Amino acid sequence: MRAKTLLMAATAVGFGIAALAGTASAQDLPPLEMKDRYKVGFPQMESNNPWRIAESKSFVDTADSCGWDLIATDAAGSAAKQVADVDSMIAQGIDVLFLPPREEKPLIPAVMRAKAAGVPTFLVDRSVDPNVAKAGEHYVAFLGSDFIDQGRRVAEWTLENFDGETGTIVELEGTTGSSPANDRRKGFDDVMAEHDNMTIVASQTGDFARDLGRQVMETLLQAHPDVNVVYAHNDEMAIGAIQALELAGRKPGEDVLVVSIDGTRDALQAIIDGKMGVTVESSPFFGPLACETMKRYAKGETIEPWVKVSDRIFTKENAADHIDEAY
Ligand code: GYE
Repeated sequence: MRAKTLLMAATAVGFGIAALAGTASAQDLPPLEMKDRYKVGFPQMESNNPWRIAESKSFVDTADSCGWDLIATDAAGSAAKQVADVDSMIAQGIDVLFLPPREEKPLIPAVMRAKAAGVPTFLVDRSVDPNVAKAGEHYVAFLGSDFIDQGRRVAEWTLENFDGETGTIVELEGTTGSSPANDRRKGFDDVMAEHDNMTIVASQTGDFARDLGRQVMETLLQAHPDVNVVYAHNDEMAIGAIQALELAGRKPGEDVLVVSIDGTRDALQAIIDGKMGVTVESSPFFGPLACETMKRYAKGETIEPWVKVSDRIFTKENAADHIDEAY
């Protein structure tokens, strides 16, 4: 009972401040005070790949200069644990939440509870189902890339650079139910659907993980030995696929074109080594953007629903120039 009363009081005060500052502006989002230090929640979903580690490090590295007392957790690949981590951060009285939702649907209750508790929430790097939870209403904004466009750009690069007559494509999907897996598939598949000579013969999840990518590729190679294009939704699975292909005696870069997304150090090295064709960037360095967006919000600015990150493209033309800044 007591906790509930407190929560309701906090929300009511929140609305009051927003109205006073004139920031209610159609949004009944919880406001954020301007102050020197903020208690900030960053519930990471997992730490099993270089992308996640680079993202977490970017938040840690930004904390001091942005005045964050950072509470960071690691849900070890479990959406349920990530929800529990958000609940615990709310209970600890965070001022602001930067949430990378592992999957589109299971994190929605956590977003709703953060709002009800008066905690402004920014989704970072992944989003939630837009039919249920909306930027500007349930959370402040989504900070991240255009995943449909990333998939489309990989497809277009593949069409320009594939030199066979007919493409037999295996697609390694990211985490089932995650926004980048849904959208990277859509972007790529829609372009390929317009080309009769390019067929996606199998599409299976490798959970954005190198080892699972390798295992899935091993299995799919048995069913589809004629594969000549592998599209992985991230670099870790692409590297796993390269390992599986090589184990099976194939020559990635010669008889199979491997294409993916992220821009990790290992992927740039694979491009330099001629084993991979392209990776469209998806940057993990969200700390500075999170800081800047949070400060704009605290000043009372209305934040655009989607703070879009623009992505470069890495191929053999420029991979060597960027490998030193890669992660
Ligand atoms: O591509 C992948 C990571 O959500 C954009 O998640 C991110 C993706 C990234 O695990 O490597």
